[in-house]
Amino acid sequence: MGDTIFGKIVRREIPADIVYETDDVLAFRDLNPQAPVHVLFVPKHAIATLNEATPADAELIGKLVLAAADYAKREGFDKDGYRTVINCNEHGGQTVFHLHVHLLAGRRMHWPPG
Ligand code: IU
Repeated sequence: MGDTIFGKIVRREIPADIVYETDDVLAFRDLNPQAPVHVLFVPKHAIATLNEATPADAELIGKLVLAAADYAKREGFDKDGYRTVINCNEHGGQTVFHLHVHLLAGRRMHWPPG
């Protein structure tokens, strides 16, 4: 797969407001936040979309989702709640083709999403 801006952030080639990091996952604030808190969790090993994920990626994707939950708890978003989103391809609204989990918090979310 091709490199993306998220790969450059993971390699520290371009700056980002990094808020959380593990051996496998990096999280930084979205530049165009859709909620008072909008953080993106990306695996350091890039997968383009959920379509490319294989059973070999199960542990990494588990760690990715758990990283978002751990951060949410650490920041105290767990009580009121929050939303996690993975967009896939055009109809899903994906624009950066390095798999990522959006964490949105700080306001009540709407359903169905747009
Ligand atoms: P999406 O699910 O692929 O649409 O999410 C990409 C997100 O990356 C989107 O919310 C953008 O605002 C965000 N983003 C960013 O934070 N920094 C960037 O340099 C770019 C996109 I390009």
